[in-house]
Amino acid sequence: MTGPLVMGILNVTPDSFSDGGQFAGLEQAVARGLELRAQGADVVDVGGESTRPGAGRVPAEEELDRVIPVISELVAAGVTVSVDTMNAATALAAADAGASIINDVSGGLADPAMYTAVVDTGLTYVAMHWRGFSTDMQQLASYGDVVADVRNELKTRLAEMTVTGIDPQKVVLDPGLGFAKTAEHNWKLLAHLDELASLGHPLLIGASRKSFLAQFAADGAPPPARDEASAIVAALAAHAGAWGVRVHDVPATVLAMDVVSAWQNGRQ
Ligand code: PMM
Repeated sequence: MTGPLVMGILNVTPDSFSDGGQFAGLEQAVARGLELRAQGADVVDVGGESTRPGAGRVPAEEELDRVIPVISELVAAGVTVSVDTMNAATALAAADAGASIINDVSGGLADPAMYTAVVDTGLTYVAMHWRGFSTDMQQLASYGDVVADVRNELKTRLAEMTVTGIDPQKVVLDPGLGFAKTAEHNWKLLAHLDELASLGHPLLIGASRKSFLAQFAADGAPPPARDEASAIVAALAAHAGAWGVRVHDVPATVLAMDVVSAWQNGRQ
């Protein structure tokens, strides 16, 4: 794989903030996953629980029913799949269905069995910075120095992963833009990715369509109007050394990654 990895988002949910309900049925979800791959996504990230601010929890059984059939079909079609879940049981079932990456927005905090599941599967583990469930996460957006605090909290997670036996080589970190973070926090984190990278792990950045990018779209425009700004942020994150970007608009992001590669090739 050359250049930063493009992770295409496939939310198999009735209520995600930007694409909720569009891909909730098995056939539609699989078709969308195949489309994301055809557009150039390196990985398709399949999630069955919305994490938009204020969202309630989805019972684990329902999450499993939503994501496992989609993962099985995409894997059978040769697509590299990650599973976006906070539940160890879903991570294990997704691994059995052929997923390659466990993407846990809670960084292991939501389910005490997650780290053991990661060890058992041997898969790559994306651990995102997280402070609490979506129902009340915006009340947790209080930091002394957001970059230092997020770095320290991720460091604590890493220590616990090591104790559980997770291979550090398989851990990717994510600052968790928008999760218990204001727009100002998100921009600070983006501008200081090097400080997070100094923890020694690849970084995944998920800025796509998030509300801090609404300022670059027309007033009241729906989330897809944030795709241009999302692609620009993806390019800047890639240029700053991110390992991967998690996005809705894959074609625009692939173009952005190509521009970054051309820029970086100019150095050689
Ligand atoms: N954001 C969302 C969901 N999953 N996973 C990672 N690793 N990083 C993120 O920033 C992230 C995520 C919420 O966005 P969505 O509802 O558009 O999927």
